[in-house]
Amino acid sequence: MENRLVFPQDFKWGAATASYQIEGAAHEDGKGLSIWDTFSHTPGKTLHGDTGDVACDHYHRFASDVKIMADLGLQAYRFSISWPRIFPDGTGEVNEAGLDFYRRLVDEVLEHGIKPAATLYHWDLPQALEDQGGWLNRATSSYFADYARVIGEALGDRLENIITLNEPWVSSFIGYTTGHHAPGKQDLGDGVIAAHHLLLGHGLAVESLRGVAKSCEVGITVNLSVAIPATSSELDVKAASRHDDQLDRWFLDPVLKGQYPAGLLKEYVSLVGDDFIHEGDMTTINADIDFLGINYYTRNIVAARKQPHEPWTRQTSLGDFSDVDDVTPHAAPRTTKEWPIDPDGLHDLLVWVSKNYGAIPLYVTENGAAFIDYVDQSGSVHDSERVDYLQGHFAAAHRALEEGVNLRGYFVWSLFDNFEWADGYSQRFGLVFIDYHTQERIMKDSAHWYKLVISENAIDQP
Ligand code: IFM
Repeated sequence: MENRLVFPQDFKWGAATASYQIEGAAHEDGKGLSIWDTFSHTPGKTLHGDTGDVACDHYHRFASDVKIMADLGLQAYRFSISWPRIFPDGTGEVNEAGLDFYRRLVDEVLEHGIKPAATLYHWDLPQALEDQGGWLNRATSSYFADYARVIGEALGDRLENIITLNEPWVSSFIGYTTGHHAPGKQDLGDGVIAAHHLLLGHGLAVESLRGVAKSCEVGITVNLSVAIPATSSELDVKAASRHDDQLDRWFLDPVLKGQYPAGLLKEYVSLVGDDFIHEGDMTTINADIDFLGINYYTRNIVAARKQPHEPWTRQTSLGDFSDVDDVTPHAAPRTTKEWPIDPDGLHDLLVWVSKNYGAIPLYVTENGAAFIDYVDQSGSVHDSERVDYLQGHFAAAHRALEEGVNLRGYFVWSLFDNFEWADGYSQRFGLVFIDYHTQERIMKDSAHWYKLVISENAIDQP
């Protein structure tokens, strides 16, 4: 049928979550503290002082949660592993009880015919490592590789995909430069150094995994968006390109080409020096990977700064350093995160990545939206905005596929409503509604719709 968009036969439909956002059980079975335990318990850091102490209580409810996944017809499930459950001190003794939780989870997922994809680092760094400098300490990259080896040995025979890092731009520049995320540091130079050590950790982890998890596909997930210049003026076009250097190329170029973008590197080096990059690092970071995970939510319209900027220092804010005066408001409707809804941005991004980085297999490892969801008197959650959002983005991905983009699958963010970091529980991204008082799970209309999409491997043209 002409108005049906059918996906490739082996296209993988999934949903994603992350450990700190859903597990709860913050102090159980020997788990150590993570930087998010510390940060969320620091007054003023999260909305209403919300923490992940209980979250969706998934740690205790994982078996019934996997039944929900199966009911949805998920073909793949992306979750993340809490590093401090495995290494309470970040390094040293392995906590077998922590590892057992993930063994049980992966077995349960497999028993229901779902392919498990594990992310090793979705922001919950062991606090013990933060106490030694966190990602500013080069040794953290090696500890990460040790942790990767342990996971590869324990689960490598059963995992389909291993994703080393989730969104290193966020862990570094939001954790170490804006300070909105744990560990809450505010220094532009620290963001640059943390980003390098994260990338180094990625490269070292790939090396570790290659030895022990031979049947897994190994990759990394980055959050990307290609900016639109506000006008076609040379200055605005340059500002948009600078935005893409900072957000996209700063991570894609080292991982896939073995080098940082030269212009931005020069600017960063003028702030922090160049001794954080050691000989051989770029080769390590450029390790061969099997796929690239892309998280996409929105894109910016960017205009060049009208006033000359102050000389940059390490205390310059990320916004000022971006050298854009104005991120022009989109006319598009927004989600409750205030993110404009722009499905074409996903199409353009997938095509841009393919064009600039070759035929590497791609997955959309996160895409989704937060809206105001509530349970009505009949016990249903009618989230038609989320259905529209997903349908628009699936159609954009389909268009990219038709144009030859090597997209292998799609993970909706998120399976459940969950702890949205500094925004606490105020943002509901789930296909499944969570009543945080009772821990009841309710499939939203979008979940029923997604189930149909998966079973038919097709959507209506929006
Ligand atoms: O909830 C987050 C997730 O942890 C990482 N990517 C973006 C999501 C929505 O903000």
